[in-house]
Amino acid sequence: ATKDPYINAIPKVELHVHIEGIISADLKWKFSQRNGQPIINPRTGRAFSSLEELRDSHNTLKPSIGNRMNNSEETLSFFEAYYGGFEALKTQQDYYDLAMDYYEHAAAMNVRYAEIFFDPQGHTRFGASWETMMQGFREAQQKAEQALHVRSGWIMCFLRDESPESAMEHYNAALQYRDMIVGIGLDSNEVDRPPSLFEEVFLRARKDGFRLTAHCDVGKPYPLEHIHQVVSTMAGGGTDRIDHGLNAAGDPDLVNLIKEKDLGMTICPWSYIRHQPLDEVFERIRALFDAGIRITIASDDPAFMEDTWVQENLLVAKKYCNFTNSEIQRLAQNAINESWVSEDVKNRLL
Ligand code: ES4
Ligand code: ZN
Repeated sequence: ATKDPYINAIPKVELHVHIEGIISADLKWKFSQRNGQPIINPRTGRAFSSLEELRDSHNTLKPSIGNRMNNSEETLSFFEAYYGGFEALKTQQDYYDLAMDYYEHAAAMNVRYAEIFFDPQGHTRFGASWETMMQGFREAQQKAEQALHVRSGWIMCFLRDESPESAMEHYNAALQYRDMIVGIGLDSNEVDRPPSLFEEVFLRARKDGFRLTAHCDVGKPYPLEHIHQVVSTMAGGGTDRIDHGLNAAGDPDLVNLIKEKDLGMTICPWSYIRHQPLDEVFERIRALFDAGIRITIASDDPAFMEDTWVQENLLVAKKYCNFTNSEIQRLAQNAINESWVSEDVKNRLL
């Protein structure tokens, strides 16, 4: 729990958390020991010889708000550490344990409902089967609902640094599990990868009745054109939510457009602190909120941001944006309103 009783107590909905963002060094180590499969450090080509060594390489944060920074030569880049970590997942039990790790945290934080991203391409490239992955997730999802009273849905993301053809292949394969999937997203490295590259598969998903969202501006400013596409042209008229997009705050036309379309935005403060000055981050979050945009606060990748979950993200937003308790309540309500759960469940979440 945080030091803030109000934040601890309110019922929460989280709309932006990657299941792979839960893969801590400790979980990776547990899976690799259990499966008898060493974890190779891509920088040296040698297996990590201890949990401590693995923990060090995993620490990709920049120093800010008192974070420790690991400056060793062997510290991996964020994407190396993140996508490399998928290799540790081998069995259905691993996928189940991973998801249960999130659900247990969620229950302890009074999270009642979550929409959880997963990146199938990051798993299939290490040979994972859809069945291993999805049955592990499914079992955990059912267990969490019954035993922990945490409901959830899955958002399948395409890796934007992979090809549109790969996205389409994975889309087709996922249709077998469509009862678990509430929406389609776009994530991974945004450099030179505008959302429009994925127009065809997004359009197809729209026609098939999926809700749509896309990451933009992940942590640092990318061309505002990316946000423009997501807001107005993707899938023949724009997506249903935007993930991040913080730097729209610097463009009054974009702010108006997002407002006119009444798009929800998922905002993950700890992700931005890695790259952008604190003042700028929190001024922009405050500006979006004050403009009347329905922002929601979420965690993104807790295990990669010094163990910061949705409640820690709410805490830092409250502190640096000076949100009052009733404004925190509005942020929590925004998450319920912007969620893709059915109306009858929505009304029973609080
Ligand atoms: C991600 Cl682009 C990006 N940033 C942070 N976490 C992520 N997970 C997947 N894509
Ligand atoms: Zn994300």
